[in-house]
Amino acid sequence: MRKKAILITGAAGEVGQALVAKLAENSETHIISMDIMPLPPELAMKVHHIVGDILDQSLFERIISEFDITHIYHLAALLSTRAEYSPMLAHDVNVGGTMKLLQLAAEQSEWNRKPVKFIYPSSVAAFGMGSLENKAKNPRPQEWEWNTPITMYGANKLYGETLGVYYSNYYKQLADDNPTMLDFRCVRFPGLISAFTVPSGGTSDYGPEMLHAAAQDKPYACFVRETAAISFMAMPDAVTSLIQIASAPRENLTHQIYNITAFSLSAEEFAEYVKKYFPDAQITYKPDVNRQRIIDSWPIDMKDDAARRDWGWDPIYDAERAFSEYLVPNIRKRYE
Ligand code: AKB
Repeated sequence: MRKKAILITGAAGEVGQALVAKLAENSETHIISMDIMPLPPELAMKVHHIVGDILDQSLFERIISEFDITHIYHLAALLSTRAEYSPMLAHDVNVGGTMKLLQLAAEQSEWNRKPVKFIYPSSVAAFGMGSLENKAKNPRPQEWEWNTPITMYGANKLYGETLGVYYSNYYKQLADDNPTMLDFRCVRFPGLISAFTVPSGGTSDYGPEMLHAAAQDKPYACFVRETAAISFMAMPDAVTSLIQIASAPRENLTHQIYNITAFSLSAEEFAEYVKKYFPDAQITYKPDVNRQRIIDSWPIDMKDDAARRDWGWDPIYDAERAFSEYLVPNIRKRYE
């Protein structure tokens, strides 16, 4: 008998580490984590970690031969800034990797006659507001509005969402014998901020970078202008959202793709929070044309009413609480 297990890809990334830590609190859950990087030792001891490339088919064949995968949290991705430098690689990982996992989930669902739950974090990058005027006029787009991303990462995420819907609702579904297919559920994250890890390769990184620099007494030149505004979320809320959407009763879900958000800040407002706790923070602004353009294309906020209504999305941390209760105390300890 194969052992039941949860598979997490991109496990050594920011969201991955936080999710592994949270899911491993339940010792009955067998977790297989994957990443091209090793996990920090304190996490690696709690899970079965595989260092490898999600494009390597033989890895999955080995996993499937030993484990009955019930849930897949597919986090592996090249983020928005990095993907602009390496579009071919980004496409391979973000699209090719997602295809591989969806195919695997479809085969496992059909084989077991039980849908594998496929949890897919998408991003605010799936939006493209077209102009600053549109961005100002439409601060909280719905999931299906403004789906015209301007980045490789955003295009990849939007397509990943579409593939997920295709695999769960249409793949082989036209055949007479209608096999059981995977259960695809997706959240669109805003910029995430962790107290324990520093992001890399994203465009929302200026927020967390500013804060981590201040805590280490390092000057920080912000790569977007003061007025640039997007939404953010503290990492514990992001992890909760993934677990919550995975466990929501299917009949309650009126969407497969849900916007979720916590608070929206301009770079200057973000800097003000940082300075409240680190009054000596040296923050200057040196906008980078390309990264500024990306942030300008993302909405100020997202309408997340459907997530709130269907599966009880309700973030604990607004900006005030995120800084005072989660970020600052933990970051202080980290750099003590
Ligand atoms: C990025 O900046 O690319 C990510 C994201 C918003 O998805 N943090």
